[in-house]
Amino acid sequence: MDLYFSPLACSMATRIALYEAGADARFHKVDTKANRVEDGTEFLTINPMGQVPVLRTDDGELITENPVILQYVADRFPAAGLIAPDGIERLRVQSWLSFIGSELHAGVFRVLLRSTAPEGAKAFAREAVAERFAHLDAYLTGREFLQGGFSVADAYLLVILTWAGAVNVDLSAYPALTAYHGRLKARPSVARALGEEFTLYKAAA
Ligand SMILES: N[C@@H](CCC(=O)N[C@@H](CS)C(=O)NCC(=O)O)C(=O)O
Repeated sequence: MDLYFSPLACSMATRIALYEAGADARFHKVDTKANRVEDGTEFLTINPMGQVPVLRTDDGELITENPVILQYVADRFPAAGLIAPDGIERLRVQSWLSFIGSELHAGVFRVLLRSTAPEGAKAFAREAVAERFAHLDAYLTGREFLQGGFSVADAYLLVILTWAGAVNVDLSAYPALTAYHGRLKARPSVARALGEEFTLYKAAA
């Protein structure tokens, strides 16, 4: 299996899931500004949207969209327990993947991270992040993870919390979310992924 990724992008959630599963995978760094894979391949031939993550399965199928890729990895390695096989527990992880992908990633952090976003859009996104982090903070009070044990939804939320620091969203206003972030960073899969991707990010800067 092959993962097309950019350092510290949302694709890091899949790296974490692969490490959790102990899966064998090849990682291909993509420069999404130049639309080029590190081996010189034109990235738009792999994903015409020019976005990471993309996963190539062992059968050669290309899969896009982070929540779908994460579910594919979780289902491919069921022993890792990254999503329930069915039932309400699976639906709840899917709800969180959808919430993180739309309400946090696309709706808020894409705007805050993009230097060309208009100031009005950024002000709106800052109001939205306060409301959504307050929701998460209340939900996580007394809970260890988003649903049951560590799941692919936690891997995705970890990436969002990593971005929060880069755009001056102060997590200390949310004690349960801060404690949750600390628990995630202490996991070996997360510490390894963060260490590797920070190094790659700095090397490219
Ligand atoms: N809907 C896509 C969004 C992916 C996305 O936003 N990827 C970002 C990195 S976190 C990216 O590749 N940005 C480069 C670009 O849009 O040109 C998904 O869920 O996979």
